[in-house]
Amino acid sequence: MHLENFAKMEKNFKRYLITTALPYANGPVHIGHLAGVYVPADTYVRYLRMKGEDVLFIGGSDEHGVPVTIKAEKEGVTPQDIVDRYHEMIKKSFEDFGMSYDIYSRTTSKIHHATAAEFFEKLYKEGKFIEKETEQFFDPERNKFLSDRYIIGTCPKCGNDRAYGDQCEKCGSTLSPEELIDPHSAISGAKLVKKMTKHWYLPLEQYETWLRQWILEGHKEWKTNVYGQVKSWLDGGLQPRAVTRDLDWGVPVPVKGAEGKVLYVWFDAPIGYISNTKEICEKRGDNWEKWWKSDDTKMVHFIGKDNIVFHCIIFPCMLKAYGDGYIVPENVPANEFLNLENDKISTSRNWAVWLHEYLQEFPGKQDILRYVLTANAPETKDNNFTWKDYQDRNNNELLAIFGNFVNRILVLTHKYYEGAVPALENLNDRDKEVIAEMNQYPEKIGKLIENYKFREGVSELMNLARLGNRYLTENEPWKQFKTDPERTKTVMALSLQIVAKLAILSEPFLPFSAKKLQKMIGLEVTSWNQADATILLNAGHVIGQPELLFEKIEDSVVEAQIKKLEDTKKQNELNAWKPNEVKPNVSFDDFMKVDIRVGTVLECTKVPKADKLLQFLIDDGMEKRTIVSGIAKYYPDPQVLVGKQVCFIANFEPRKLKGVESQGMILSAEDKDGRLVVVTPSQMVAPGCNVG
Ligand code: B3M
Ligand code: ZN
Repeated sequence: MHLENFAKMEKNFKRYLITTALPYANGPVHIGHLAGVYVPADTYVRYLRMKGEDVLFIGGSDEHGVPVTIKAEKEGVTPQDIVDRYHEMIKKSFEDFGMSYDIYSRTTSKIHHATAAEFFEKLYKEGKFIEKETEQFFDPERNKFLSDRYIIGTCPKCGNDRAYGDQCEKCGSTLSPEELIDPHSAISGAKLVKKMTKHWYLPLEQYETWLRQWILEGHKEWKTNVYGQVKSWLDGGLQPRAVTRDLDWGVPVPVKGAEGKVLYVWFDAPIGYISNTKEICEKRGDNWEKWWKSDDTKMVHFIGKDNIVFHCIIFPCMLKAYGDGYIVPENVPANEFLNLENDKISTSRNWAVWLHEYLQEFPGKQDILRYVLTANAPETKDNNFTWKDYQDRNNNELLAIFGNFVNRILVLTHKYYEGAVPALENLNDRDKEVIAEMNQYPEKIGKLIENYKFREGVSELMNLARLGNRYLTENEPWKQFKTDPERTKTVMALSLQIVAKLAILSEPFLPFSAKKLQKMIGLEVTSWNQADATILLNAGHVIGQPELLFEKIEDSVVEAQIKKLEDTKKQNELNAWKPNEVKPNVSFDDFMKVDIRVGTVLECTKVPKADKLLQFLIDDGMEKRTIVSGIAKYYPDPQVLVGKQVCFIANFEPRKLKGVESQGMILSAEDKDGRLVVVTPSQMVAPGCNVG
């Protein structure tokens, strides 16, 4: 690492401004969001607060943009209805999940609209934008310009006829509306025309030298996925980026002649971090500018990898263009993506574990999810969440390593000493070694968190619990107590100090369990560094009654979740169903050759030793006939068909099926799930009459 950078990292910041990507308020939050952004950010913030740092933790909903208007149109409600619904829902689920925000606000707030408009206006007045008129796709029926998502056409790469103007969801290609074959409006279906429209562009290329210096030279310590993406954007050459849109939902462009235009959602959303800071500072009587405009503030953006360019290039260019002392982020620890059961998480396919549902179905189990998402965080590459892994990590790690260690010690302390902590004395060499080892953890874990290595951090936390378990196995106090009660005191005293250390160091990762444990052992935690001390529980201190920190997760619990996902998959397949293509035309004469008739079912039974076949006896108005049909699977009780009328082909060549001669063919409709249903006339008719 560059010395200069090292110096920078060591720089003493006076305060920390931590932001998390503002989720679109067009749907609930899922585990992908949590693993990528919210869990690491909250862990980091909790740690900083324990270190006694001055922290402001900012969150909020992103309520503008096409994702919101599309959802509104789909449901036939207003965009406001959508954002009201989902903002409340997301806010509540974050609260219940234990996100320790100072503020969780929204971009439809007054203060945000004013802040974003003022931001644009200043850049506009200072000539920081380029004004350009370009031809854009226009829906003549709705009389409006369409953004990429509203343009549908055929994908030039794979032929999917429902590709969007920005992306084909079938083959995954990134597209521009110009590339689509036969582009038309997703709203009206109309064929699109091109029309001139004026927009404002931020000339990103003017900031290239500065960006290179600031990030490529000045921040070599950034995560390689982030650094690499920035580098490839810069190497590819930056271009002016439009910051306004022809849309009717968003922050109106505060310029004369810009009626019907709003700020591009990616222009206004990051300004939301500023607006939300203002909002909370106003409430607290704090000065918002010290958070945004002083060099001794360390700003860190927690985001997912799809937001890197906006937070590392576009927003910083906006801040730079604005000037006035605005700082840029010190780091942007973006994560990769989390998959679910080996498939991409998708809101539209409902392929997700939704936070609000998890909280309902697993009350009080926030920490398990936090733990699993941290232990398996997609920090350097995409990762996978499976319910089996969730169960294993709970049962084999949280419960078997952490919970059981704590529980054993607390139970034995009550059993042997009525809950009073023995003195830590008469140490042998091994005790001294264990003490030295356990005392390394506060710094080790702390450094990992400071460097955004949360996975490793939480695994070190488990290693501390492992150390405790190992020490117990070596000493077996439950046996030793009878033979050498003096020695047992030392072992128990030392183990209790490990428990206390766990109670402190687990707090950023497992806030609920940590608090519970602290309370249980009567430990008042005031800071992270408190954990540096060897003695955290003094001799004679009486601990409270032990309660279980974690419980076993049974197979049936995760099986139910897997079943739920399987049902989703089935549902998606059904939703994707399309009728078969129509066969080539037949002539009237050809059709008339087929003799279709109605008959009444007199008998209907399963063909012995043929589990697929039903044998019908049909009153055909003539002799009666036997017909065999392969639909037994769909009629477990064939009796229900007796008395019904069915359509059958009367001149179908007779053939033998499992020894029974079938004199015709019963007509069935094949439903989209493959189920066969017998076709019946809508009213009773004379058996034997023709269908045609
Ligand atoms: N709403 C995109 C997203 O949810 C966006 C983040 C805004 S952060 C300023 O992926
Ligand atoms: Zn395609």
